[in-house]
Amino acid sequence: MPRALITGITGQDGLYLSELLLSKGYEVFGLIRGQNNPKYELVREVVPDVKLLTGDLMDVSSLVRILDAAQPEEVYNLGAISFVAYSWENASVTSDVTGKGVLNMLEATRHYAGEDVSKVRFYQASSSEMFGKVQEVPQREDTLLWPRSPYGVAKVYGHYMTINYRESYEMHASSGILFNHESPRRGPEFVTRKISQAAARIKLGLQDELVLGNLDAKRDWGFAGDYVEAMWLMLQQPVADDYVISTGETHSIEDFLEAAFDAAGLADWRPYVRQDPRFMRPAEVDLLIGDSSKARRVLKWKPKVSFGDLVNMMVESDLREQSVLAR
Ligand code: NDP
Ligand code: GDR
Repeated sequence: MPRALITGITGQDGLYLSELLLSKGYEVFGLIRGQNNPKYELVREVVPDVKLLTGDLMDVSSLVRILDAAQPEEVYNLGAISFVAYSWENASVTSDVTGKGVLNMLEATRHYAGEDVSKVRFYQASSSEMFGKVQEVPQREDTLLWPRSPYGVAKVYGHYMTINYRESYEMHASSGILFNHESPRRGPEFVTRKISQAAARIKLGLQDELVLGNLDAKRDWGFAGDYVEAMWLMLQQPVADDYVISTGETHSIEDFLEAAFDAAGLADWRPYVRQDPRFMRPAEVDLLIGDSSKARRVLKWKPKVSFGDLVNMMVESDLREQSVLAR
């Protein structure tokens, strides 16, 4: 039975990746943070077979202890402070967790492997947010990185540190440059889920306004369930490498609003949406569209869920959830 360790187990991707690995017969270990994590019950409910071990990416000794207990062949480093807007107000802790946390995990993994670097393979959750200010479209593995947020800067650090460990120690360490991926499990602070939840609540008469920031930004949105398959595929390759994972389609926030309100059976989003500078960012990433041809060629990966199906899936799930809550 292969063994995998996932950091970020309570997050959107941690849950989908756990389901995928369990379905493939893995023994899955998850790092959970804090003495009383509020998402503990969620993990227990969704993936009861995952074995939870307490630790923190900022605490190397906890990572060493967890690796020793789990004895994994694969490590997926998904843990991070992942909300871009939050990273300006909390730049230092974002750097510590999202940036330095990668070094901590790499270093703990290197020590765990000891003389035999082939003992373990490492996945780093890098991000299209690293591309930042538009240099070229579509963005590829070798596009110049120009991050526009403390989060983006921290991810660049983690990305290059992963490459550095691969080159310095011959570790099988791969970095997945994933573009935005969403699902009904997406945190409500992110724009897609904020919109799908609001569209459902407005439809059910539970809310009458949705306050947003910049509606012009464009994102390449895919389905999280498809994207965790790419993570696994990267670690099955004979040689570690970096891969862009994206759909190759881009849509604005307005496009998402249009599709979500339509899915909720509402004629027009405009009467309900108000823009507020509170949700504008000090620096914006205007346009993301990824070229995932390398992943399609080498990993034989491609996304299965379309933009329209993704929006429908999220709105339908929120309609169900909000109807139950309203009872
Ligand atoms: P989430 O925000 O849903 O999950 C983040 C996870 O990180 C949570 O489990 C959280 O645990 C954990 N975490 C936070 N701080 C620490 C810490 N100090 N030590 C250990 N764990 C910690 O993110 P996603 O699932 O959406 O994303 C997974 C990864 O992929 C992240 O690294 C993200 O930056 C990256 N990424 C995501 C993309 C997306 O579109 N979703 C795109 C590209 C990259 P807790 O419950 O304790 O807070
Ligand atoms: P992003 O996702 O920053 O791309 O990072 P988010 O959904 O937060 O923002 C997308 C775009 O929507 C605009 N926007 C708003 N965003 C939020 N959250 N709330 C609003 O009210 C709002 N109004 C407009 C934003 O300005 C932005 O342009 C996500 C995270 O998952 C990262 O961890 C990951 O690395 C990247 O995707 C790829």
